[in-house]
Amino acid sequence: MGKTIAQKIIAAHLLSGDMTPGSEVALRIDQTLTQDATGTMAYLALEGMNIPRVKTELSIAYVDHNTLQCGFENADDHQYLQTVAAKYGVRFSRPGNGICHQVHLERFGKPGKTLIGSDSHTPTAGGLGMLAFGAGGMDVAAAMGGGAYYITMPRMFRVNLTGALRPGVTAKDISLEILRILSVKGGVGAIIEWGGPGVAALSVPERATITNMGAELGATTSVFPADDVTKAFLAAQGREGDYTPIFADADAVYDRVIDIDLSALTPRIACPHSPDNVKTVAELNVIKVDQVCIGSCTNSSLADLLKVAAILKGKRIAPHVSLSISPGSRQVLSMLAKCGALEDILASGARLLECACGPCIGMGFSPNSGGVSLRTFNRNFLGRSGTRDGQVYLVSPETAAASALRGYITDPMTLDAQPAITMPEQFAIDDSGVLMPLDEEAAKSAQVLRGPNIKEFPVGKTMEDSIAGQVVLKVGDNITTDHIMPAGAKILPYRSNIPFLSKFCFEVCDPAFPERAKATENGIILGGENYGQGSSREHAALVPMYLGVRCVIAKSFARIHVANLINAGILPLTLENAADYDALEQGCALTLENIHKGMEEGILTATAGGKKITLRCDLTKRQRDILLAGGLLKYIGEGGL
Ligand code: MIC
Ligand code: SF4
Repeated sequence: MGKTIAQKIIAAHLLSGDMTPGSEVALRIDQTLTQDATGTMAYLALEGMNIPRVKTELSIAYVDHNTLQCGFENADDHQYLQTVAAKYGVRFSRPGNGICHQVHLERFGKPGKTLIGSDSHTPTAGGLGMLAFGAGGMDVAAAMGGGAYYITMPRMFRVNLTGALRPGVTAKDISLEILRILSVKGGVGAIIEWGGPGVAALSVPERATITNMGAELGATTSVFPADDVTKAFLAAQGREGDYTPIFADADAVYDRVIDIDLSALTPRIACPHSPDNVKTVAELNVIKVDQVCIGSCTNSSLADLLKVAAILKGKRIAPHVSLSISPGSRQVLSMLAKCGALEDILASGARLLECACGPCIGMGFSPNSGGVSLRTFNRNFLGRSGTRDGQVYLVSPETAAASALRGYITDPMTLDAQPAITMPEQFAIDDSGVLMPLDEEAAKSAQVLRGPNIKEFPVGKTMEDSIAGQVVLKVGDNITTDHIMPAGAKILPYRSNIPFLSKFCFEVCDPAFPERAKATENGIILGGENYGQGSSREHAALVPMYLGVRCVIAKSFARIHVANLINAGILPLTLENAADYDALEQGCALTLENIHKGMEEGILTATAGGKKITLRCDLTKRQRDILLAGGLLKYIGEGGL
């Protein structure tokens, strides 16, 4: 039987396990990336592992999230990251050099290789034919230390693209269309492979826009073939030598095949507050827009911004609109400047922001009260923009630029002229924003600088055989890690300070949660479907653990979050009977007994007010051992790497 692209890469990196969907496989990881908001915890974990130097082919620490330095905190974190990276053999991408996924695509990603990153959009590199996964910081640390990365072998989905995009319709519209079809949990447990005759016309950055938003589907990862388009992109980056072709076999078998006819697609828009709340742009064209943001790891490539510049050229944005542009990398920015496109952007009235995540993670540029904000980003979760009542819509750069000019949501297909751009044959290469680590000798005596913002890594409790707990919070479906541990300019600087962060846990759902959880011995959280979707931030597990949460019971979990819960020593359990969700109320006492046996048998009984509730705990032997040890760090300390 033929193999899919993902099965080929997994087979080539398989350390243990069998590749039947649902069973655990251990993968050898070639490359790792971290970003600053999750990186500090990852490197604190690496330091705790007592490994002198990383063992991967390439590891890199990016600084792109926390670049607003409103106090000493971010600067402390950057200094810590730079010095720890230098000592442990990790490259360091300086603040301002660009968004991790965009820079990685341009300068480091390689077809056929594996990559894990402490950021949920790491699958962006799938646009190059790389098998790339978002992971918690502890898992990335373990991979840097030479350990395997464990995933549940996913099912294989194939999206078949036929036809060709019409002018004004973009890769972002393909991403939104698949979200409309599958929803934010439609990709859970699956790898999404993109193929079909429509693929050849998509550039690598366009493919990367699509693999990037596979994260919003809950997919394990997404991947494109590596073909002549990939080869040409790598050659234009001066990296032709990094090219290896990868295709699915003609007789590869997929669990699900979805067809999208590109010629029939029209511009799409995701409405507040979920990326799968998708409509056509045309049907919303009466909505007035206050703010437009163009950038993020989804849509900040040179081609994206050249198209934006071509739409804006010679025109002014509507007076009531505020437009921001954040180029994805210094390479993009300097090339825009050299060819004059930056001038066209600025002359339109746009505001230029740093090459960083910026507004995407609420680091500045929050909308006005109740404001309508059109963003080329990937997430529009409630409150993520920094304004609780902001109405955030997700669109393509073309829709964003056309709307900024008219001041109303505008379908770019209605523009008088479609932007025609010419891509340069060669990208401008300047890797001076990436610092090389120290050599092994110099590293031995190098000091790691730790400002007062760097606090200790919290340690979990070993899992007892019985827990007498209480439901400290009951929440609904699709709770995101932004609900659990919000980001934004006020809190993000404290990502290496768990005690401080804990004051904001679940702030959007229930501001009284932190105090209540702290006062309760053995807190239990009750969630609905797809609990923990979104960001890979392990803070969404470490902080509840710090507040005394021992167990999360949900109808179902998102992949990265459930791994983070286990790594933090929190027991994840799913309701055997979804109806029991209604029987459990916030504040009720809940006792778990014979936990150890239950963990082995995969089924456990809880008692709440005399009622018995059956809970599933699908854990591998390794995961059980991690929980018994009290989390991944303790498990590794006991020789578990
Ligand atoms: C995000 O887009 O939510 C983030 C911020 O990049 C996160 C990582 C984090 O919370 O630091 C992610 O996607 O994993
Ligand atoms: Fe940064 Fe936004 Fe991408 Fe997350 S989704 S990595 S915050 S640009």
